[in-house]
Amino acid sequence: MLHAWSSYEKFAWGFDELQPQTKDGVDTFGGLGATVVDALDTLFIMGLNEQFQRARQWVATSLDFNKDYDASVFETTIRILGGLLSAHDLSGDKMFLEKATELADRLLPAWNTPSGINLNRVNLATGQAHNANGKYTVLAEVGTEQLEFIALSQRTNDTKYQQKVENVIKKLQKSFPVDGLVPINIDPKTGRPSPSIITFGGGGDSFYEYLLKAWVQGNKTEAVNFYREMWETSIVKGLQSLIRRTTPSSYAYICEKDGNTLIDTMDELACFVPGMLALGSPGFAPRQAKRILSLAEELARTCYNFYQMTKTKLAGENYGFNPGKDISLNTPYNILRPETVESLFYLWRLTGNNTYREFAWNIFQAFEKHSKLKTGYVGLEDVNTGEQDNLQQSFFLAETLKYLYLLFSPPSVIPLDQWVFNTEAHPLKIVTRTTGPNNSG
Ligand code: DMJ
Repeated sequence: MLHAWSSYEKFAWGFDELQPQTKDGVDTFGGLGATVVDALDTLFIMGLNEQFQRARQWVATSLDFNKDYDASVFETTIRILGGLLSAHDLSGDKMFLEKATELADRLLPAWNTPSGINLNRVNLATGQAHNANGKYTVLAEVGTEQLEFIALSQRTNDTKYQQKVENVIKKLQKSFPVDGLVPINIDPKTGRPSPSIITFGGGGDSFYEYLLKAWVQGNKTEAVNFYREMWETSIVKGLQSLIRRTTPSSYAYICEKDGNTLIDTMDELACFVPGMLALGSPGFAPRQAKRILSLAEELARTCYNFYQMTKTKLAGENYGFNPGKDISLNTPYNILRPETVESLFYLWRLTGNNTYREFAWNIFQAFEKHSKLKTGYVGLEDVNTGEQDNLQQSFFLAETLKYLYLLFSPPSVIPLDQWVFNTEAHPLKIVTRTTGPNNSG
């Protein structure tokens, strides 16, 4: 973390992300200092106080949201809003909450649609909202703001944020399929999904994650039970119907689905699923809980194999599965993604099995060997040739390094009965909810 952070400070201070090869910065998120905000809580948790103070100072004096920039509602929420809220919860510093509130207010116009389902772009200066790439908003873009906006309502006692994002889930609940698998294109005019792919990878992933985590965030009370019910449907009736096993080695994997057809492909992004299943398993009756945890363990083995089967021992972006041939690499790049170490973190916390730490340590060593330059960390264009790219992703500091650190820390550091991680690994305090949608609490 020190190496990633110091390199960013030296070559790219104030920019969204560091380009280690060209030793400069790049504004990939509109110039919101994404790496500073994404790194705040990781620095805090690791006790890197001087670095945290410098980051805090930058947020207080230089973070400016008044930008004529069409921001991604999803990315800005999970990285910037989530990062600020987490820094607030960890440090108690109200400045972070003020900044978070200002940002959320600028994002809110995205929810002014006939259905209340949000659009995916909003101009931070003018409040003009639209959908990039046509008429649909993608499922993950409508279902990954709940944790952050609910947290903000809880901390400001202003219910409007919670109402906007919870209304989205209530709308989706109306047309929720019996197997809880929602196609990824959602029409913000009607509030209904339109025929499109079903996936736990890119486009679908964090919608399912937030159904579970909004329930955890509200402390699993009656008021948030509808989230758990929807999540259980998606897992028990949905996810389990997408599971197939390879031959000859019987690796479990998660298919995608197009209409009634299962497609034998899986993104590394879907490797957050084992962690999600582990986190959600204690909420089931004992026999079901055991089945779900065992599926999580099987899927984690597959995801670890995504890493082990390449020359660099780093995973590519997408894999395919063919009878008799087990697993094959489809898309060869690695951009320092966290999902597999995230799942190893949850599995280690939930089972206490040291194997998951060993897996994580091997992945860490592979990053050290193939992604580390003198000037920061880069991704790989190809996990077999080892050819490198030129970007240190901000989520490497927010997620990958944080989960790795927590895997080798005592469970009392960010205990899971007091904190819930947003999808960018920003821990938010669990606050018991006593009232449901459209009410405060
Ligand atoms: C992160 O921004 C989040 O984890 C998101 O849910 C998925 N994509 C990246 C990491 O891969």
